[in-house]
Amino acid sequence: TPDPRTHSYTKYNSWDKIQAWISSISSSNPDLISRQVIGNTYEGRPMNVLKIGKKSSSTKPSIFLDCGIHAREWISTAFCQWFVKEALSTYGSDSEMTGLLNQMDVYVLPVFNIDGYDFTHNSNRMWRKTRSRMSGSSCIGADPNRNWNAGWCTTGASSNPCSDTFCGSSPESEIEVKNVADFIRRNKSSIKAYLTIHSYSQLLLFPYSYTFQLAEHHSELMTVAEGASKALRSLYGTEYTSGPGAATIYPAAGGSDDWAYDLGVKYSYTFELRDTGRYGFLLPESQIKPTCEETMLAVKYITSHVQKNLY
Ligand code: PAY
Ligand code: ZN
Repeated sequence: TPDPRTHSYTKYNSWDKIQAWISSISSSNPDLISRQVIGNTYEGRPMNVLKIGKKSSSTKPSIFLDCGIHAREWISTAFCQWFVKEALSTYGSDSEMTGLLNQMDVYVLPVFNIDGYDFTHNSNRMWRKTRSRMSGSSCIGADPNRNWNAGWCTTGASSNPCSDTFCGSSPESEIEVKNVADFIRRNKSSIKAYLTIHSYSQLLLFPYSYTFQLAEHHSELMTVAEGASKALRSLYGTEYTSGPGAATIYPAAGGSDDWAYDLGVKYSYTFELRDTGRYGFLLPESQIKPTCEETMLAVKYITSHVQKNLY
């Protein structure tokens, strides 16, 4: 395995490079990282979740972070790698990170939709969905952010397998969604926050997207989102808009944040990273570093709120 120090955090890495990095970074940091395979993708690639935190004999409260639900949102995947690097390199020097990893664990799924991500590198850069086959249709894949059991396929989703927002044949029909949902259900009592990274639009969204109804914890979720957006903006002036998904971007059922929230994970957020459309999904590599740096501030703002408000 390659040395994790030679991994590039300012490039859009292929799945093969990310996979090699996952093994090398976890074996080089056994005190802070452990990894587990939560299942395989449709095409058989292993889905690794990294657990980052100081080892403890008892179960710690935790945060679940995923990147790359949508294949073409490459800045998202770059962010999870950046987060892991920052966590390891600032543990012991940055008091916020040290406190977080002492008290809590962060589960990181660096690439959710690995088959789709690989496809965007090798065949079609604009692919969004999974790569599953369905009998009766020659179209491939379902939208892994329309496939969760939260108002499934009722709004802002399509039942046409050829659509980019195809909700799948049933909730959790996509094995990647099922694997993650099973993991979160299994660890439900410890998981206090669910953070999912997408691009683009510069938004910090929270439930609900499947209905215009306000979430029970709407005002706290909004206050925390606004604090996080302000922290993000403090670095380079990047403006984010905060709000519930349905009213802030569009109604969309079957999303992961709504599902996690309804399961009982109060702090459930969807990030839409840079930019607002100039480059869109094709955000230049030169923007990886500033985007990840500013996003870290927002993520850390949320995690410290969670840490102070464990429930
Ligand atoms: O919570 O409402 C929500 C989900 C919003 C995202 C979704 O459609 O799943 C928004 C889009 C995304 O990141 O996939 C935004 C991008 C720009 C798109 O493809 O439209
Ligand atoms: Zn997305």
